[in-house]
Amino acid sequence: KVKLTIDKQIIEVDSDASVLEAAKELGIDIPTLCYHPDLSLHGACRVCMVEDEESGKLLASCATPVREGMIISTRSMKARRARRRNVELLLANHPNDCLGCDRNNHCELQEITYELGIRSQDVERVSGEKRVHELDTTGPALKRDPNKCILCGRCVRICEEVQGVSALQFTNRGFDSIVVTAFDLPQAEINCANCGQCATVCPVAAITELSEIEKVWAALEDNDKHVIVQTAPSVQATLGEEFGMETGTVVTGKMVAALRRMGFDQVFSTDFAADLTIMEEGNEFLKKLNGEGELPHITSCCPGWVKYAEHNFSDLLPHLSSAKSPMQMFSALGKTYYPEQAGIDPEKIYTVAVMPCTAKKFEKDREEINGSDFKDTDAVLTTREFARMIKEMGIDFKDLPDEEYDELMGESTGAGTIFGTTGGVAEAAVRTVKEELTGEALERLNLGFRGVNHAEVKIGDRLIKVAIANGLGNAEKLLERVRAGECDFDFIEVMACPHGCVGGGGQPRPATNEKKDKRAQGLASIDDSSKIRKSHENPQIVKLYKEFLGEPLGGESHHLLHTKYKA
Ligand code: HC1
Ligand code: SF4
Repeated sequence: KVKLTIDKQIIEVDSDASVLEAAKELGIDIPTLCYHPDLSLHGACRVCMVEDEESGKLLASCATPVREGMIISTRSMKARRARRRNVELLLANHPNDCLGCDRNNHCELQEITYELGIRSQDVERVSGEKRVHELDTTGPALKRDPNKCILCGRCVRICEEVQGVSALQFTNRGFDSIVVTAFDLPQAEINCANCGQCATVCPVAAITELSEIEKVWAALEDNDKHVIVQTAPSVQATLGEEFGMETGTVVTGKMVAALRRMGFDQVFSTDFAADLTIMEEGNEFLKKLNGEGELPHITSCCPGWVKYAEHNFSDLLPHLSSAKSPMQMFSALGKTYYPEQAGIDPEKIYTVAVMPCTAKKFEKDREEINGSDFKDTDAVLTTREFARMIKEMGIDFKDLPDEEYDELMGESTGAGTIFGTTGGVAEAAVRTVKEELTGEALERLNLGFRGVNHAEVKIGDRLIKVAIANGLGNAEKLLERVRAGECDFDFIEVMACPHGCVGGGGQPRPATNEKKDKRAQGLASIDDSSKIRKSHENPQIVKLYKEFLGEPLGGESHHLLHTKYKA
């Protein structure tokens, strides 16, 4: 332990803490930009300057370890001036077009600029030569604007350290420094998983989702279109953050109310389709347990993971579930089952998916993904885009009443809901498989929210070994072991984003591990209070099989709900 003084308060902290972390323990908030609590140190932006009162030296607090007897001022004029100067240098080379920017009001640079007392005249005074780079909108899910980049390196670090993809890197020096893709190729041509983790840590608008807001407005305006929407499990516990609500607050009812007010003709739930995925995937897993197909069974509902597997684990593709993701299952039914039941011409139907995910934008455009005679999913909105639309409509979200999803594809069970956090798909699948085989209910798997984990479940006289990995870097480590024959799991759930969908690339920013824990707890609370907690007991799923699909893995299900990934 080390004792030091910060802003005249004495504190004792671990000897490996930084001055920034020690100050945080005292409740002192030092502004930061390149720093991120879940990533390695970069120490480049120099926005977190503090003064060493003994030597009068300025120190970058994120990169300075605490020392016994240190006396630090975070508030001295010298420290504040240094921070201002460093932020002004960033602004000198920044477009500063805040009014029309995607991140207006949600931008860390904008917030710090204001907090440090920098005003228009200061920005004009320092304005210098600006870089001019082309935007990369080649997609399929993300847009990069290098002119907005402040070189904090968070995107480079998360892609390399957490995702293990290393699709981004720094190049050039000084004024010409820039973040580029590997070999400076267009976004569409690189090995990017489209997970959007880079976008969740970017403090400015240098990496954002490719917006589909205008497409959806146009569909809602078109009287010839019948627009139906599905909302992903995790959004229920994250959307509220965009409206200043406490992290993890469950806002399902208000979200449904908002979608109705926006003009959607029917408001449905992806959780319903998650129950359907369990019916199909659970039965597929059962078959594999009986010797038909290769174990381990690996989930495929996460499109970031599927893309990553295609690049890095093509030898394991035969192990991936052929069941489509809940989003795609929903959309296939949205253009077949729904119009049949509602007596509507399927050609008029437009399907929108509200997702926590940027890779879902990519998934909907995959060649082999459509099951109906149309494009199954027409548009994907991230949680952030959805919140922007609610605001644009002038809807006072917090004051909305709670409303229920529409009939037919709106009912879900606790099992469908927990798809939105890591471990949820595995738990939901085992709940159903265990009951089908033994008639006994499952106790919790308790796989937790972090990184990699595994559990064993006794089903009859068989011991089933389940493993989960979230974050592509963790998935890589686990699957390398599977590939090397070092472990014998039966069921492996992989989610590309840390914590699963609650940590998705389209979720509210900023997102730290601490916040994601709270979101996950919010989602778990829905499961805990659900009357029905097993997918096969969802009455709308029972009706769907009875009236339309026949049986799980049957002909119609196979045609609409399954796909194949090729190496
Ligand atoms: Fe997910 Fe899924 S849980 S992938 O994490 O299987 O995006 O929330 O909608 O499709 O249901 C995301 C979330 C989501 C699908 C489901
Ligand atoms: Fe890396 Fe994911 Fe960003 Fe692609 S989307 S560059 S894989 S962090």
